[in-house]
Amino acid sequence: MLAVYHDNLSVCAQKVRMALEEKAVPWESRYIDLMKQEHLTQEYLQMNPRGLVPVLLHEGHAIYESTIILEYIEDAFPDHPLRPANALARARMRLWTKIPDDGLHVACASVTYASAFVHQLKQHHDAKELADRLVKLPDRARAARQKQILELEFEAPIVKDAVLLHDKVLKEMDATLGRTTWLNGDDFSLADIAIIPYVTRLDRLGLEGMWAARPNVARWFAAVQSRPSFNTAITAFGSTAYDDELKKRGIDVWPQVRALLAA
Ligand SMILES: N[C@@H](CCC(=O)N[C@@H](CS)C(=O)NCC(=O)O)C(=O)O
Repeated sequence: MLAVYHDNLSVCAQKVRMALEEKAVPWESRYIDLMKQEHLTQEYLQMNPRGLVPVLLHEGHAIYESTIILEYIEDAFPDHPLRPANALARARMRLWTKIPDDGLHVACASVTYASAFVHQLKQHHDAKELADRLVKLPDRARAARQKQILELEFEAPIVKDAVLLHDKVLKEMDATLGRTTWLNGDDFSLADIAIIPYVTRLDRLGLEGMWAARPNVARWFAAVQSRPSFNTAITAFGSTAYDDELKKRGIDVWPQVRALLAA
């Protein structure tokens, strides 16, 4: 039996769902409500001591960290490969799957947090509840980032760096996609799956202006969205109210993003 502990909008959960859908591997959904802190219960922390979604449960074993999960899925279910056979191409693919772990994921969390979550959290929790929430986070660096954003919102220095990192990745993508159909050559692969959720998040935040002058990224993203797995793994798990909030807040911050990019 294979189950995924996830929530609808988590970018890392999107990666895992997309890989399973692309490979036509059946999976059972175990929904974790992050707002209710179901990812911080003792039971959940036993599966993932980092207190994060997603977790893949396969034959009684819990696997966490989405990049590791993607590789595990490939190893355990080799049909419909999403990894090239050639060693060099595989190494190049891993340079893409490493990008989120090297900073893009944290940057995405900062941009999303500063443009949308912070407003929602402040709406639903008072200052003491917000402080208690931070104390409970097992990752102290994450708690420090969230604290800075709770205080300074989009003006937080880490948010500026986060926007610029997204821009750097989009630039690299555009250059690569000028030569190839997908990020790692002419076959759709884990390289694409690793990056799709981050571009989708910018799009959901109404920040698609970040690739207005990058036609190869625009072409790639249109092709990504037309894959059936995008529908079943990402769109099907949307939340209209939440998406509306993301878009509204994203549009609110677009002038700041544009100014940062122009500077
Ligand atoms: N490096 C981890 C990151 C996982 C992660 O950050 N998950 C987020 C959702 S995208 C989460 O669980 N957040 C809960 C929280 O911040 O308390 C992975 O790739 O799986």
